[in-house]
Amino acid sequence: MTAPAELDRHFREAAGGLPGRPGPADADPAAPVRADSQLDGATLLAIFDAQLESRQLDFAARWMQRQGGGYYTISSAGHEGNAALAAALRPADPALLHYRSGGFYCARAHQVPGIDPVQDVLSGVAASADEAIAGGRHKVFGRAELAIVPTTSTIASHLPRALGVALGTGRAAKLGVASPWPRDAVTVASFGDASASHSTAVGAINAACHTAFQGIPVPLLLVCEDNGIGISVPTPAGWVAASFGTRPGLHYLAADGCDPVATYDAATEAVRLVRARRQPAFLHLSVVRFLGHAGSDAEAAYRSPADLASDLARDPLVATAAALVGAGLLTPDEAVARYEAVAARVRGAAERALSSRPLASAAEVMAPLAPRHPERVAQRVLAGTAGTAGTAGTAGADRAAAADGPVTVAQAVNLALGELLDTYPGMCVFGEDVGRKGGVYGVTKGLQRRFGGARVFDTLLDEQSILGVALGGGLTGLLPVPEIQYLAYLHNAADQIRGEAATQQFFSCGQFRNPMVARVAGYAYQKGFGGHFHNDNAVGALRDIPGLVIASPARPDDAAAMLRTCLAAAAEDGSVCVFLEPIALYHTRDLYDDGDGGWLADYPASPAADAHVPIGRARSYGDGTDLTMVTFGNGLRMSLRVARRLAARGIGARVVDLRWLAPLPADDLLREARLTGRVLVVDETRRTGGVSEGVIAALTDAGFSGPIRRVTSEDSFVPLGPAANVVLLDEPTIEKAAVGLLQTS
Ligand SMILES: Cc1ncc(C[n+]2csc(CCOP(=O)(O)OP(=O)(O)O)c2C)c(N)n1
Ligand SMILES: [Mg+2]
Repeated sequence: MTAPAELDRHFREAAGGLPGRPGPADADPAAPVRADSQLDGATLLAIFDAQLESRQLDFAARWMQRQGGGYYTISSAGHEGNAALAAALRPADPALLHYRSGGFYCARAHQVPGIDPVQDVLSGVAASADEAIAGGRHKVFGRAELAIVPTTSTIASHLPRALGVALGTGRAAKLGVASPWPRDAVTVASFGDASASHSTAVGAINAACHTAFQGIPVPLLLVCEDNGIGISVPTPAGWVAASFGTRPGLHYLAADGCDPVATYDAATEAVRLVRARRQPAFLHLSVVRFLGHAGSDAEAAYRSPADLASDLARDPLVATAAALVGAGLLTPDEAVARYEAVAARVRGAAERALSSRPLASAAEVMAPLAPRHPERVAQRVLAGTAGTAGTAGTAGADRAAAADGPVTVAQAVNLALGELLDTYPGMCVFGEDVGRKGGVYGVTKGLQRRFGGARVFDTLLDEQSILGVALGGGLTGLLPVPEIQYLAYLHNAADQIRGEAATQQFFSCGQFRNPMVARVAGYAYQKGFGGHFHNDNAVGALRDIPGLVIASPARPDDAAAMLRTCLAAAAEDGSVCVFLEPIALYHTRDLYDDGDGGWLADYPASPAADAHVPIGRARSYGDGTDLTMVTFGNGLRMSLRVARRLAARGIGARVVDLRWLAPLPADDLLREARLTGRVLVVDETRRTGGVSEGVIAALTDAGFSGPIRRVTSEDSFVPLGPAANVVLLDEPTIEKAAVGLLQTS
């Protein structure tokens, strides 16, 4: 592997030995550095300084690791040409960057007064609690003042979000919603050559092309920093150009990313195209990778010495020094002196960074994870809904119509969405089939007609992109309400919730937030439309995501009120909410007997006490003293029906609807459990990883000592047809368990 010392020596020798011009280097910095280029001398000097800083930061990170005070060694060495990309952009253009973006970061930081990129990066390496963006939670390139949104280590996972930012900038301006980015912003997203073949990248780039192909503005600049390898696996030569060179709707430009002049000119042209035409472009930069994949990488095991030597001959820092010397802006000695001055400054900063303050407690680590202000959320719900009464728009009229009679769950959600679209000017509802068709189950019917295609729209069939539009939209000031057609289809895009949405505030100390309410139709018991994929109940994949709010309404009135709460929490706290809608109950009208209308409810008018359901508060039914049935979703309807049969047998049951699967309503749960001393958990999801495990653990943790039993569905996928009934929890099983619980205790 090319060692830091070897790289250092090579630069000094190569730059110091450049063929100098006679006399002092006193060229006009305002003049182009080459006759055929737009790059002027002052900009090239700034690019050089950023590249030098980035290189020295890489050396410093390894030195800090050896001192026992550095925790991150993935370097930018060989990729420093991205400083020229930053120079071609505006500092307010939102950027979501590859992890080798030291050059970009330093260059942009120098465009904004008061920011020291050296300190930023080194305090990140040291995992310092005082670090500017993630507060020591990860080493990321990010900073709000620089419009750099931190990205995670999951390669390519930021590209759907980048598409969302690009789409969001124009939409926010159109809707008159305040946004941190200017309306003519170019969103830039960079990634490696191996990452370009990741399905997330391929999907996001395809979504950008698909959108642009329809003439919709997509001001997105995609930058592939191609060093020809992903850890140890070479990318086939020519693959990136062959894959992305001829995509419909995508401008493709290529340049030698080691040559600062070529990079700057190509980047300037790409930025011009994207900004002027509002069309996506793909800038393909050929770069090299020094210092291995990361500090621990034994590169010699998979790369030949000849390979490594040919990379060294392309060192972008030497190329920039040569361009400066060639243009008469520096002498070779001045280039080396500049390098040494930066090295000394960075080394001093690294020494200081070693005494950084680490995050010291779980509370400190978790503070920005998912802030919650329940009083402010409540105020917002009540003020928001009250404020819209009688306002312009049609929601008021629709609410009046709804007040004429009780509604189903589907109608309640539809009415609430309409009301909330009226309340929040930045709210957008989108997904597969939500627009013209109004949703597979009619839940979004009529909304596009009322609120227009800018706020209620169909997307392409790609859940990662749908969530990416939400992630980026939230960052741009919108209030996204994406729909995932079925719970089974959330799983193929789960990282966009887990790795991206839920971590945004955590890795940015709340400087960036992506509020969203992802509506997901889910659970089983569908009549006539069976099989696993339409009857998925795998909520475990969501319940373990830190900070995520999971709403699970079962009744029409709760559905409307809880949706209001989720939107308010998203707006107030930047909360990421998953709103699980029980498909089987969408159109259910009756509870006990045909025609009783027991599952209908009046649309909860506002302002009224029941207009809002605080996050983490359960709802209870009945006042039995023999046992407490704890349930949610379809389980609520089954439990209420069983409770009536139990009453006929002289057994008094209370039924508790959790309503929120995360955070669980632990206090309500304990209180209701203690009222009877016996608990039966009625969980329609799986036995393993389902909700019952969390409920029992919460009761045990709180010291509940009475008998607890649980009934669940099987640890199976749901089969097609009547066979579904043999794996799903049913009423006889619930009733038997309730009776058994009383007999054994
Ligand atoms: C989704 C995902 N899978 C695997 C990894 C582990 N990983 C980190 S970097 C990397 C290679 C990326 O190569 P490339 O995109 O070419 O970027 P480079 O490091 O060469 O700049 C891999 C496999 C990851 N971070 N994310
Ligand atoms: Mg690579």
